[in-house]
Amino acid sequence: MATPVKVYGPPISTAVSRGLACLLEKDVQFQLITINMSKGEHKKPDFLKIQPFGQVPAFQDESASLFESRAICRYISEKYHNQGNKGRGGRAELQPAQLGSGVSARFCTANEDQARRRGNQAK
Ligand SMILES: N[C@@H](CCC(=O)N[C@@H](CS)C(=O)NCC(=O)O)C(=O)O
Repeated sequence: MATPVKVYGPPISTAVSRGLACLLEKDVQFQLITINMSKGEHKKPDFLKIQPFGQVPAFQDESASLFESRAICRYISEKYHNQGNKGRGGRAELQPAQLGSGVSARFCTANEDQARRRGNQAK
C-alpha cells in the first residue's frame, strides 16, 4: 500500500490550513497528524527530523518530505493536476528538490537587498 499523504500540525495554524485547503481543493485524501504546539511537540527531535526549523506544517507522501506551506501547495497542485480544482497549479514535471528554491531565492534576495541598504546607509 502506498504511504498515505500526511500533514503534520494543528489545523488552527494558518500555514497548516493553507496546505489542508489545497489538499481539499485537489480532492486528495490525507492523514492529519496533530502536533501539540503548546506542549512544544514542534521542537522535539522526532519532529525536527521532518521540519528542521521546528515549524508547522510538514508534509510527507511516498515520494517527498516537504515543509513550507507554499512549497507544499505547489507540490500538491502539480502532482494532482488532473483532479479536483484543475485551475490550480501547472503540469511541470515534478522536481521536489527544487520546490523550495523559489522561497529560498526570494529570502536570499531580500537579505542581499537589506545588506545593500545597510551598506549604503553606512557610507
Ligand atoms: N513560512 C512557513 C511559516 C510556518 C509558520 O510560521 N508556522 C508557525 C505556525 S502558523 C509555527 O510553526 N510557529 C512556531 C515557531 O515558529 O516556533 C510556512 O508557510 O510553512
